[in-house]
Amino acid sequence: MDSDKCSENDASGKSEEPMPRKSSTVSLGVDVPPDCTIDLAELVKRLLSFQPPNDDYSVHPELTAQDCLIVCHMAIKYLSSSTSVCVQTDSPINIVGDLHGQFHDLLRFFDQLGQPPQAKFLFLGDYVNKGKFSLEVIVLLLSLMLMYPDSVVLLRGSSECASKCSHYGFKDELIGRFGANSGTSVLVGFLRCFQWLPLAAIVGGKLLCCHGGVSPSFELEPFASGQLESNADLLNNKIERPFELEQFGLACDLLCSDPMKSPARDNFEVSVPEGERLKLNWVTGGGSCSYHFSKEALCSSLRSVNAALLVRGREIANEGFAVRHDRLCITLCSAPGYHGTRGNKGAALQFEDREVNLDRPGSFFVLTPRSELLSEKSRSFLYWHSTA
Ligand SMILES: [Mn+2]
Repeated sequence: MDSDKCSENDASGKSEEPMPRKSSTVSLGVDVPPDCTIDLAELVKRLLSFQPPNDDYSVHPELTAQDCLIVCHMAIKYLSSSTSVCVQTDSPINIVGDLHGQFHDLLRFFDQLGQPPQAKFLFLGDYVNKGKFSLEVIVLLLSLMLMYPDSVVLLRGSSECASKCSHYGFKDELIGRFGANSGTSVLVGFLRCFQWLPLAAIVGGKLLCCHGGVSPSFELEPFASGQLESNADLLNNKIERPFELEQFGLACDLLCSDPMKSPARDNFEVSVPEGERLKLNWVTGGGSCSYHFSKEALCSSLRSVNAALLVRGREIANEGFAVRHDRLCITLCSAPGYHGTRGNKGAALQFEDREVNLDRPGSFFVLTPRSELLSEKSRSFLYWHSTA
């Protein structure tokens, strides 16, 4: 793992050596005065306990541009030196899908499922844009990750890139909060930070977790026919951080692919010539990038990383979750009442056992939209598969 810790001291003028990386402040591009510090525990406590005054949900907790820049700076240091592209972690764990700036719903998940470090969380990306509290969501989650790195894993989503943040709300939110100059520097800080977020996690050796889904790259050598450990390493070797999201390739697929919606397509493979297989298993995505993957494509991709189930975010699901491709693909949407315009529920997936047992792989914890809180129960557990 390359790190910028050593670079300043190693820059001793040996001209045959490759250019050393610059000092962390400069190369990370986050302009924080050297004597600035932050009380992370106080910040986390303030955000976790935030109650909107008079139930006015348009009021934001207090956060300064400098607080944000320091959190970005610390997060980049941690992510660039301590995490890999593919994180390996274990159960018990709660997995959370797209949040899209719905800070108050994130607090509801913590209220009901427990807070780190007592409870462990894996987040599947799309923290920002659309909702009005993107800043609170990302500052709280990055701060929790810094305080409790064993209990909080943050993956990158397709929203965590410059173009989406410019067009779908995060940039406007920051400029509205801090003014054009400070807002733009805070945005740059977060964008640099996003470039270091891991892209995938393997939980309990059995669940492949990422924002979008699998990639045709998994069907090709050298991924095909490998063991889990080496393929997690392979992912780490294949993708170098930091990077800005491209329109194609393995990293783009992990963040932007979707399961095919039409079940009929799943059967096409049987009757087509060998050379056409990849095309029909991987239909070009409806948006501007990546693919829709069939059940067969998912099966072979999961086999190649020795995983049994894909858990991903990225799409809105009316019930908060959707189970597809013969229960091999779970979509989680954790933004109930998405963007204030939809009536969808929001769900997190809980694995409470010490081992991920595929006969009873987990339970969905479901939240109704906040506007319906008074009329509906907000807690229900659904076992989606049981051999009992
Ligand atoms: Mn999303």
